[in-house]
Amino acid sequence: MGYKIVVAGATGNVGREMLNILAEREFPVDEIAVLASRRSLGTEVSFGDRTLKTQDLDTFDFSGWDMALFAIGSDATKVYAPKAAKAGCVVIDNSSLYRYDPDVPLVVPEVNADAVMGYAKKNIIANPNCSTAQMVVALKPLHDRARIKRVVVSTYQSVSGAGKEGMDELWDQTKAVYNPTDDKPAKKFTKQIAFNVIPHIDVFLEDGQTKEEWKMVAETKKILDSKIKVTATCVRVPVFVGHSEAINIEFEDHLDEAEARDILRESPGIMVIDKRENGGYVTPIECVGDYATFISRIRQDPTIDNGINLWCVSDNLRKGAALNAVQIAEVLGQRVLKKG
Ligand code: 11C
Repeated sequence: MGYKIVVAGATGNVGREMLNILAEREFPVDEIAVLASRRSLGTEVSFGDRTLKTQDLDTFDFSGWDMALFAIGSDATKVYAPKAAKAGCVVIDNSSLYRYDPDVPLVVPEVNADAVMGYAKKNIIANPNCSTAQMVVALKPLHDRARIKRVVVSTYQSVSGAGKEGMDELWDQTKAVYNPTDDKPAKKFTKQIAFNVIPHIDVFLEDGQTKEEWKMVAETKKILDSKIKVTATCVRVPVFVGHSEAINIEFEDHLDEAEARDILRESPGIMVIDKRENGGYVTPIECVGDYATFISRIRQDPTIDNGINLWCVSDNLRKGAALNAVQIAEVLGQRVLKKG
């Protein structure tokens, strides 16, 4: 016997990847419902070799369904997640709405799978922001060995993090650069993204950081360790899929770069590609469609006592969103619902 699974937001970038990953990983699905807003109603989506027609999120009855993977943004989540949870369907939510709620676990299975057991307070489990997910996968095994004091991270985030509109804007502006009569002004982003980089993701907060930067701080503390200090600069770059991060880590204890490389090589969800030669590192275009968090450029930071620098890349629609949500569903299935 398998599960009755709902995917809400099935026509978006993340919803489609959720369906791909459920099929690829042969998640034990007995029945599946794909939901969309009225605007996308009737749109067909692929699930393995099947084609599914979307149903109306607004009128869907969640009773009798085991789990719902939500990829619909915070405003819609606020309306539909409590409805699903109340009907007894466990919501695994990709929006930021519940991430900082003390009664909702925020889970990256390679880091804090046990936290899933806290789902029952609200029948909701939160999925982190994409830039946090890949970073904590990289930090966890190093923290276990040498206790992290402080992290300084700069991100290079792809336009797919801003949804299909972000991808369309990069595509249209890139073409327009070669056709000057075809003006494509910035709409989704605040400045031209083609052939440019923009040091601004999400809204500005009073202290000058952006919400994206704040999320990396707050989520790392909740998932990994509240004592770790994090400071982030988040930047949008003209890449379609794949977020990259330059991470500087200061530890309590000494950690040799060779040992750090060995630890990362052995750790779940991580692929180390780190040759000190031309091309001996990973770039986002090579990570698209993959599950792993890729680590390159591991090296000592000689300017502090116990410091390591590394380069971390992952498919933001997969480990940063859909894959992590499906991994949470797998843990919940194995440890709690036990149907598969
Ligand atoms: C971006 N990280 O790249 C964002 C997208 O809190 O789930 C995901 C926002 C979130 O724009």
